[in-house]
Amino acid sequence: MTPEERYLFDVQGYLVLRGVLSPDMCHRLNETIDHLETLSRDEVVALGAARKYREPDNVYAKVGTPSAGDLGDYDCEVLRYGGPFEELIDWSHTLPYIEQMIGEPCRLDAASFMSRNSGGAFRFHHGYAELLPYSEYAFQDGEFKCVSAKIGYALTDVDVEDGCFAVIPGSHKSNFTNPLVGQVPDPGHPLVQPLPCKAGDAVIFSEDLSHGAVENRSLKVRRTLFYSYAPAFHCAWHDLAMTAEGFEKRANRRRLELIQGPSPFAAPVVGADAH
Ligand SMILES: O=C(O)CCC(=O)C(=O)O
Repeated sequence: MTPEERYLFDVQGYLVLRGVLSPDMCHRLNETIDHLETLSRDEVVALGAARKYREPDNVYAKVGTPSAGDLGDYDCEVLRYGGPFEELIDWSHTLPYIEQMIGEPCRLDAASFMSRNSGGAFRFHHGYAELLPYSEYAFQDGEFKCVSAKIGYALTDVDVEDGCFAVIPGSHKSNFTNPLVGQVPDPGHPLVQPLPCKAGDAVIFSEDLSHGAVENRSLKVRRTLFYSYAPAFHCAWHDLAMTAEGFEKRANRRRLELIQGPSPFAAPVVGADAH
């Protein structure tokens, strides 16, 4: 992180990084998703890539309506499938940011693919005054100590009308009740910052920041991958960091460590008295 990025992340609670996925990587990820979308429910389940469709009564999600031939709004635990999704665990263009934002030995605690259709949106959550132990933004002794930092990778171009990610800048430090929490982000509201992206861009943000997605008013399907990281003492979010068969054999050391969680304790001082 440059000093300017560090300053901006502290003030805003997020950074937009352009072109962190190469066109080739973006293509491979989309190609894999295209392939999985041609498969039946039973076939994707057998491959570990089950589609979890958003229920209409979801508290946060406003569920979109697929055009003919498209699937509905669904999430998928991509690491259970493996493939190119494993390469993003320790992606060199983004992981150094995460390491600095967390400021502790860290681990990956969730990874999901999200597909969102026309009419879909995600209501604002977080960014209000109460202490949320699993998402706090903190800064101590000159270092960030975020308890949760996430990366949203855009796999498609997503403009405001395509239902882009949206935030309330600075809300990770707010001391008052957030008046917009639970609402679909209105891109015209003065507090709301929509974040349009090109395929290959990423938004890295503190989970403490109020965030969501504006309504998709186009006919384009929005594709996003979310990778979530936390200090090593954190547990994983449900099953969202479970990996595919053979991962332990395939993975490099860093990937393995990020999935299994390194020791949250500093290495013992050599020569210290044993007790
Ligand atoms: O749809 C989006 O981009 C927002 C998703 C989100 O914030 C979440 O899943 O927690």
